[in-house]
Amino acid sequence: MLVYQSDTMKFAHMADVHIGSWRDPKLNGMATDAFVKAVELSISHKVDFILIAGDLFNTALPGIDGLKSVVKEFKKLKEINIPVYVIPGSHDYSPSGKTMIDVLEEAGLLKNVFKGTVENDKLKLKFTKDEKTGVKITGILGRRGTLEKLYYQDLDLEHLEKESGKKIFMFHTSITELKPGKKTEMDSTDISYLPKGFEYYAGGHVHIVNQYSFKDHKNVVYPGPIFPANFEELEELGVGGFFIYDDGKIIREDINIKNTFKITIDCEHKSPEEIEQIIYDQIKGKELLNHIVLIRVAGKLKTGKVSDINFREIFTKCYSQGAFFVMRNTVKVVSAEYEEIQIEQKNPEEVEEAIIKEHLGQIKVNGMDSDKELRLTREMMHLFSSEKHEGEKVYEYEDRIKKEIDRLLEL
Ligand SMILES: [Mn+2]
Repeated sequence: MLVYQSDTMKFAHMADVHIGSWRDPKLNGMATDAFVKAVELSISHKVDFILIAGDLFNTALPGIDGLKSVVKEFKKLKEINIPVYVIPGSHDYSPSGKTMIDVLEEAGLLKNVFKGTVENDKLKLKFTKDEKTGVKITGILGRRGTLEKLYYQDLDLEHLEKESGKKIFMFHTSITELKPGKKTEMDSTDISYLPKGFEYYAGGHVHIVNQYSFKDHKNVVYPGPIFPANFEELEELGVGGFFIYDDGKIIREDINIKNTFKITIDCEHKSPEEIEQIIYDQIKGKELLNHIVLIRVAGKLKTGKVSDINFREIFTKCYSQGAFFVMRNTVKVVSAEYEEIQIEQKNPEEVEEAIIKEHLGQIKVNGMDSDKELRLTREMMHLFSSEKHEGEKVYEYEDRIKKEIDRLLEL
């Protein structure tokens, strides 16, 4: 069979779509809307294929509505012969190892490129070849608690590096060299663990927009989320987006579903009434139609406490000016009278990670170093959050969990 192969290559690189993110019904469909737009843009760019570097879904069992919309898009892409290559991300997997990605692959709607075998304790990855361009794609999935790090440690790099032709590596992990300053406690993998000499490294997991070329690893790219997944991301990124690779050029495509309007106030030397006034001054006469309003208040109040600020009235005012959604963040406010302990809102994985690390080494277990303890703790937490399989009886479920624990503890 003669397959036409073009010399040039054009593709879309998305990641962290998080279909079903945001609990609020008003924001819940945003990721889906953004994804539909991203597919539309990719089609108008006439890409050869689309890469999704993990976290297509926000949870292992996505809601029917989100799933239906995604399937519709994939079907559309299949009909016009634009293949979709994915790796599952940390959010795509249930604790028992199930992912909707498998269902979509079974239906022929996408290809999971994380494939390989273990030979002599080494992970030997397989390439998936794109027929139109001849490019060879492989990658490593993401797991909760950065457990994918173990795959990198056992990766057969030589086998990947000696493969001829144009190659793409997909990853869903934090790369140490590209880690933003704020996330220093986040576990990460050094760039040297990734195979050298590929044309493009399509990243996901860290919700930042970044691209960098190292000496042996060019075009290492994080596209950030398709739609910001929490308050902080809305503040920092404003909008979501993805990248188009066009024969060596890397082009940013923002996806502007809603505009954001940010108000940030330092409480220092201010009373709750003064803070209210500042907010009213800032929104006065503002056209807020189709805007997400983000109000962040932080610092130590001169008088009173955070609940003295009448946010209800402020919200009502914003909505009366056409705001689509109004949100506030007051976790960093310290009351005048007493010091309240509040926990910064982070994603659950970061909180988990920080708590485990804080408590490592408190209980001494014979023959266990802190690395092993960290790994074991993560796996245990993962296991305990495991849900009952469909059709599984309670006693079967309990028995499975017990067996898994025995396996983990090598009993
Ligand atoms: Mn993600």
